[in-house]
Amino acid sequence: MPTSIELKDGDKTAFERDGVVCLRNVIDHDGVEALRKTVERQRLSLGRSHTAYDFESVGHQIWDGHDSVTSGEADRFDVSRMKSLIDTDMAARPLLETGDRRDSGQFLYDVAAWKSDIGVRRVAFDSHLPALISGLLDAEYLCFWEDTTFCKAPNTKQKTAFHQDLAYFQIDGDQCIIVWIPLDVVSRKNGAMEYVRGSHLWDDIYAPNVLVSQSTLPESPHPRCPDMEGERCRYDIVSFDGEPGDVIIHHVKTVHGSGGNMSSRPRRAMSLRYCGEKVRYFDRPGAIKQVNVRRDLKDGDRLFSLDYPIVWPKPWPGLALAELYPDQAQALTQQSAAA
Ligand SMILES: O=C(O)CCC(=O)C(=O)O
Repeated sequence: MPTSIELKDGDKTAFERDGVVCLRNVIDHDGVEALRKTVERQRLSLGRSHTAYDFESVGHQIWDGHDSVTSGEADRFDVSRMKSLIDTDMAARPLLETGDRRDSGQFLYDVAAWKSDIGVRRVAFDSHLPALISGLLDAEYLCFWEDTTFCKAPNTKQKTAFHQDLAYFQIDGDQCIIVWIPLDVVSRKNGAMEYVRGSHLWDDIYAPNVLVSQSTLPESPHPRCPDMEGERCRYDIVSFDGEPGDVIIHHVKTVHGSGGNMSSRPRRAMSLRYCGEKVRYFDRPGAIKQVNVRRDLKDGDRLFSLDYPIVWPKPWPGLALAELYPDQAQALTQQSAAA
């Protein structure tokens, strides 16, 4: 892996035109291995963790008409409310691949590993990513927002409902980018991401949906995302086959989703989110509350907080930022329990 990687001719043009670009061979072997370890740790914590969900199981419980829905100790989303939102939404329909549901996989979702995992911090802060992203965004500086894990085991039927990320985040401004890092070989068969080309240029901001369905959170003032899945031929949908080490980068307004994993191999991925200097903090109604954050910012503030490390530019090349951030998750959990 070279010591630095530059954007190639056409990468920025493609990103600005399409709202998505695939860059090859950006994360080195150690980085991919570190993220694989992280997602395995998250998988093993399912049921006991406050942040890890199996959306395959949540989806099945909802679509199969269970009286109540459980997700172990996870409490970031209210899954009972998710069920009632879907039950009362006349337009809701299962977003599932066909096949025998008894033979189901697993759709692991988790967040904010960077706070307790130096391997994630090394990739997010000290890989080639910050420099590449600052180039795509023309950013004077970059803050790291959060990591999110999305892993679909073989035979996972649950699709990821098409959505736009902006209204999920407590931010105002769209100088924000999402880096989706496949940790396995990906193709459409095992759930490669799909992006609606050019949708980042549309005027609308869309309300967050509940991921397993297009049903939206009523607190959001924004309209529902159009039904891409139901009307695929109306949209210019693109996907990229990828290898571990490649990254697919989308603009925060680009509408995207993915199919289930209908293959016999895993589809693990981690998504890293970054904001440029034009973004301001905004406690947006309907945005999903972040976990283990200090909430020390008010609307209109720059993202100057230990929760949003500045990862670009570095005071000097080669500085290992990951080492400078102590593990914070435990301290923050104790702090919020005491509050
Ligand atoms: O991996 C998926 O299915 C969803 C990923 C996603 O929505 C994201 O990275 O923002």
